[in-house]
Amino acid sequence: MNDAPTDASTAPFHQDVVRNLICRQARYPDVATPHDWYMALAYSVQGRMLARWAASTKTYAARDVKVACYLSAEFLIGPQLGNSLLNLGMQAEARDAMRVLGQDLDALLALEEEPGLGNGGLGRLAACYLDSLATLEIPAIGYGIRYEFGIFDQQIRDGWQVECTDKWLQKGNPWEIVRYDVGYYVSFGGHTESTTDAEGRLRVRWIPSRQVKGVACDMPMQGYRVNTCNMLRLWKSEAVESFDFQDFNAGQYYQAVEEKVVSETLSKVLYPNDEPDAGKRLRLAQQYFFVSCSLQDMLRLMDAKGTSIEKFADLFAAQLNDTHPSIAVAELMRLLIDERLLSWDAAWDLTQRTLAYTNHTLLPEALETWGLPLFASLLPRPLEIIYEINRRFLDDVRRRFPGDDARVARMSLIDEAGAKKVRMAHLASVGSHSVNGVAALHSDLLKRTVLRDFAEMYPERFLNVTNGVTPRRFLMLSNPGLARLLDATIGTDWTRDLARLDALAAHAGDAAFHDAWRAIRRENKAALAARIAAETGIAVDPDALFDIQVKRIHEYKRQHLNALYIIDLYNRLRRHPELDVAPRCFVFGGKAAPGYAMAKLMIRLINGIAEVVNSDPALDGRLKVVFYPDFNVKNGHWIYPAADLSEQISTAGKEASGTGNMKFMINGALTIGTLDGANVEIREEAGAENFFLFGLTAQQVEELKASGYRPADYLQRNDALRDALEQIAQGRFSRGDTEMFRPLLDNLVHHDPFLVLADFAAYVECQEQVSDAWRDARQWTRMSIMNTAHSGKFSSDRAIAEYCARIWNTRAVRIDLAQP
Ligand code: 26Q
Repeated sequence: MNDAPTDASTAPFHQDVVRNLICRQARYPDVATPHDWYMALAYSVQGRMLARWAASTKTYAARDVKVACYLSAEFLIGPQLGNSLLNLGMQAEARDAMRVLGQDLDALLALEEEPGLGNGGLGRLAACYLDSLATLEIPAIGYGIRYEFGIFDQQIRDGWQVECTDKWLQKGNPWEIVRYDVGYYVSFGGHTESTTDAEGRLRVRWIPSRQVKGVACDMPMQGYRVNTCNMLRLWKSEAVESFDFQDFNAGQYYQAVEEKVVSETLSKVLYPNDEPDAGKRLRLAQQYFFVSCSLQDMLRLMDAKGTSIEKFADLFAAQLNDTHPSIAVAELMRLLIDERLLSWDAAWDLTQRTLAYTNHTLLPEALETWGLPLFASLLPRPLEIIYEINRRFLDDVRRRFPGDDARVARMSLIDEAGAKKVRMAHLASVGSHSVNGVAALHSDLLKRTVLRDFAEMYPERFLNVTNGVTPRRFLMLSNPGLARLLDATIGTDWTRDLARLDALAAHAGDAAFHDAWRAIRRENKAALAARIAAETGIAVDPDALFDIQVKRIHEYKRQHLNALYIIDLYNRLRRHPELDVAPRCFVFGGKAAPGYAMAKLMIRLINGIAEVVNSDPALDGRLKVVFYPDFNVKNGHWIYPAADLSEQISTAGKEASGTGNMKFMINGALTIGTLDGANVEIREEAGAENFFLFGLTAQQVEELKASGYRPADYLQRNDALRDALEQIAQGRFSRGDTEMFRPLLDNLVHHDPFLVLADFAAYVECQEQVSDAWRDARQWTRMSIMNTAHSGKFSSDRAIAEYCARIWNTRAVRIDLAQP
């Protein structure tokens, strides 16, 4: 890709880097470390973005534009330097400049600590959407939390996951701009009082027991080859009191310091998902904190623009990324009624017209609820507002469905069965004008299961927007070899319109193109093999089939199904060494929630299998098993482009969409998968003949469960499965320890909630088809090309265009750099 010249008026770029090295990093070249050079380079790139950011903000302030606000507790943005250089079109310029300064750009890129401000799919989706919003020139703000400690770093010791605190800020963050002048107060605790004001209106005063200040920390989000630069605004919590020493006696002084510590704790750490006891007070406080700051910020921007409050919903659209920010329904009502003195009806109209909700899960245990006592003590005023929303809403339900008390109880914002709880998904659905799922199947199941009553009452609110991923980071940046081949073969239009990749199909039979395709894939695999060797000491053959499953470790994602297959394959090879099995390298990656014992045991099992398989001389290295530690965005750059086979094997009906499946497909991997989440659409696009399908459908899963699923039946019928489980029980993969995996085995044999045993035979059979297909290299390459060619739908540009047109009613605004 040729880099367009940029900022011709400025001095040579390398001079700018040296200036920043001295003036920002306070080092001179002779003594600068590589990290100093990284910081200096980052500041210089930041400068280029801020010029565009200024032009963008100025344009938004001056013109009649609508701004899309993406509210998310997580933004898993990944390393910024490489992506910013790509989007600014200055990769070559930066490489040359650093060479002049005696530095290697790739070495500097490798130094960047990624901000791990998310758990996985949901947080990464938010980041992809910011990239697409800026690239499509949509005025937008991402609002979230600036966690001091993001997702933990994962180490593997003795085969077990060990969590280490993430220290992404330890060496400073060159990308953020802390705006001490942009801050808001957020109240907690205390009580409310009702009064009547001079005009005779009922007014409620919230007298909190504590206030915290939120300070804006901004990161620029540069669009690809456009001038639009939007911002990601993350809130950091601070103590309100700047305490004055003279005013305190000793006791008060320490109390004040303690207050300060408590306030700063709010944005300290990201909560992992899948924690059994995630209903923590601090988590709810975090959610309210960032939502309140964000809504107050939107109101201030409206005031600054001189727009009147009645126009709020024309100025902003706010998307709730799952229920984590759904307290926005109550908080926007509170701000409009208590602080802006609007009537209930006017406030409700604005709230509903502004907010829209995206659901990311059907798993009942993952649907957020908060106990009433906790809610009442932390957020007394928002809770009063929720009660009033509920009272009016349930009146509507009764009017629509007279006498249907069961329905009223099902739909209530408060779950009254047992310990009372606020149901956040209900609050979000009632307070929004739009509710969407993240893949066609998921949106459909949403309407038929968890939000069925709501879909019946408000059918016009429900829609599907299938997820997407950014082709800039996940193809151009991480697979430059393939990107160059695409440019040379079909031109460069695909970078902004991924659907253009379909032109590749015409080359799917071309032998010379095959050679080029295979050479690039071979190089990517060799690069991953080198990382694997460096990280784990395991030698893998780049010519083996790379069979990869990377994602959070969870029973519903069924990494253990994959593991059982490996054991079976291993057993067959041991028994029949002459078997003609194509060499395979199985790679796993992903973090388990620290409190999710079963997931941690699954990691231990994979490593136990790796230990046995990798060291067995009888295999001649034909099978290798790798657990790649600390899977994150940065490691993903190496992993996705090197995969031949993408494992998407969740129990049908459980994975809302998946986005890793899309990253693999774009890079030319074939998928082995169930009809779950976006796999359904991936198969539709790729063509059934280019996808390895197996397993029960979502409907069959439900039927089997309803009819009384007995995992033991499947065991009885399948010798290979029984052997595999038996070996685990006998300590074959735990150095003789027969107790280690007992919880996992007991669970599979007696409960198997995710139907691993029921799908095992079909999975093995499908993997055999994979092996057969791999033998025919020409055919495999053809299928690989077809996957990339038909991956256009899975660009986040397509997804964002749908959000803009169908939910937000926002439009592109061209940014002119030469501002008056
Ligand atoms: C909730 C309460 C308390 C603490 C943590 C949480 C919490 C945090 C993160 C709950 C869930 C998450 C993340 C969920 C997630 O990543 N879901 C995934 O979203 C992707 C994007 O839509 C989908 O592709 C995946 O299918 C879905 O699993």
